[in-house]
Amino acid sequence: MIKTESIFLKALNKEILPIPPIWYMRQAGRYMPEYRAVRKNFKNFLDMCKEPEVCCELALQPIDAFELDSAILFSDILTIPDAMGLDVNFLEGEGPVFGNPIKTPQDVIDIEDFDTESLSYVYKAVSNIKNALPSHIPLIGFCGSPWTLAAYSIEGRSSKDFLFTRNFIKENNVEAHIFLEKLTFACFAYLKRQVEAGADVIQIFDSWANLLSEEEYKIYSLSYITNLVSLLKNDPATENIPVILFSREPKAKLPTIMTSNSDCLSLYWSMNDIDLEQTADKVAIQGNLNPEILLESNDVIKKETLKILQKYKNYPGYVFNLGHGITPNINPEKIKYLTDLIRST
Ligand code: 1CP
Repeated sequence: MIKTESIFLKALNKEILPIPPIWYMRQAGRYMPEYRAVRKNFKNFLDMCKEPEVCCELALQPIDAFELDSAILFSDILTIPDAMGLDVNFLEGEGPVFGNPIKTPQDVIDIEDFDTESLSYVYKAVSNIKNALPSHIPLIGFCGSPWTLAAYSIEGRSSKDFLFTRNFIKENNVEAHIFLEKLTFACFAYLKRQVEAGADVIQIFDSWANLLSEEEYKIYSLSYITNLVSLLKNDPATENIPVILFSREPKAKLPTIMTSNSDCLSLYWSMNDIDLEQTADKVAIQGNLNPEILLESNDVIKKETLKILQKYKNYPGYVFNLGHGITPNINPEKIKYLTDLIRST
């Protein structure tokens, strides 16, 4: 039988399903030999993201290998700061390094306006992937949260504690808010173009929510995400597109995060004791197996996965995913085992 309907979209619409839809954060990436074979042709990772045909091939690799229920655009969250002139480079073994980070409050005032069309290579990748996918497999477009993009842009690289950024936002509070607002509008314009190019769902990655206290999180992260979601929900081009919010270990509780009006919350792997009565019928849930479990034996993987499936059985709107991205040290066989296991229980 040819499938025509997407169980992923049904779950995001808060339907109860016998078997949850499955996709994995970082489902395309270095853990796959097929990915590494393509990756070795590019020195700088962002140069690879600027090739729409290559992005299409990479986004389809995990769909072909594991028959997942959704594809995700192959790109990176740092395309926006790169387009704003901050010169993002991915150096071997170092992660992202900014040639021109935000170092002073004046840099925020001087930053280039975001030119939506300068990221046309991303929209081309979206339309290529969408055209290559069967109709029952939706495509997720994405962006980083304004806070997460600001943290990389001010720190100039990845960091454990982003100390420079945390000092910067306290010492230059007015400019910090100006920057977050600029990023919010950039994210909106960027996501709208992804939707116009064919993205069916949006995910916002707040990967550095964990750096902020609950109060700071509300001021510097949640308020801008809420504005972004509201811009999306009030524009005819994007109003019907489900929005998933991934927050890495936020200090705030779910009812607070739910005020963002996202359609689905993607839970970090440590968020296990949540009270589903607070969320049921209000928001779909995605998550949240600890990716490190995939380094264990099949028995351990099975035990931990069944716990999660049991918790979300009969939940109105549940999507299986990991609590954070697949890491390069995970064996693709384990992804196959996990996917088959969920579909057979
Ligand atoms: O050398 C390589 O091959 C680069 C590895 C890699 C990949 C495969 C990076 C560098 N980015 C990506 C792709 C990517 N990034 C995707 C699409 C692939 C997929 O999901 O299938 C997505 C959605 C992202 C998003 C992204 N980039 C996030 C949010 C998700 C998360 O993990 O929290 C973040 C934080 C980034 C920044 C980033 N990109 C890459 C690196 C090494 C980093 C820095 C991570 C850090 O600060 O520790």
